Amino acid sequence: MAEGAVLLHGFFRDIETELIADLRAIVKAAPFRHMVTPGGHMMSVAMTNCGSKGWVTDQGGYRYDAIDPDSGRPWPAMPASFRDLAARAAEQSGFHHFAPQACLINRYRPRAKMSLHQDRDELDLGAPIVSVSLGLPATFLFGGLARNDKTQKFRLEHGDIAVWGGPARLAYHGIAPLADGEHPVMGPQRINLTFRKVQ
Ligand code: MD6
Ligand code: FE
Repeated sequence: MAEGAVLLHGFFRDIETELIADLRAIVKAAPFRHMVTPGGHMMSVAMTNCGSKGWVTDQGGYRYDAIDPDSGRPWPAMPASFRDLAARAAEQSGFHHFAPQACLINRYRPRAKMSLHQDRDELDLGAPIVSVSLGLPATFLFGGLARNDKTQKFRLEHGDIAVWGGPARLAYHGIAPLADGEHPVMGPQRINLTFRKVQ
């Protein structure tokens, strides 16, 4: 996609069944919820997390927290299927020994979107982010290091994994409003897993 940003197509086919079963178990323990931005807006994307840290936003700001604020309990553990997939995708892209603490899980229903943003709440910006797409296709908007830089568009489909780090790590990016549709495995939604090394 750019220097430091790689798109791997059809990467999780061999472990798809296990990945989706593990995802369902996480969502049962820590259901999707619509979080509120520091500016007071409810996000159209619903979120949950797994791993020893989870990304949360509320009126107080963005942060990583070991505790799910809805349940008061730790986030579900990161399953081996998730961890291994993320490490394999990173390795394939030239980032060795990727060991994320956090996996943010985003759910998009038709018309949900993610505005242009940078991922900069992590202390270790040397590690890449690994982003796995399931379900309905989406248009990924990928810009530069300034909010107003021109964006390129990439289609993200079920099975695709984006890995980005190095010079792309702080690039602005977002997701265009999701189109209507019904995915044969995932139904009328898109799920995105983003793995981050937080500390
Ligand atoms: C999404 N992804 O694909 C949102 N961030 O639903 C992201 O915001 C993202 O895909 C950093 C790196 C890769 C990503
Ligand atoms: Fe992001």
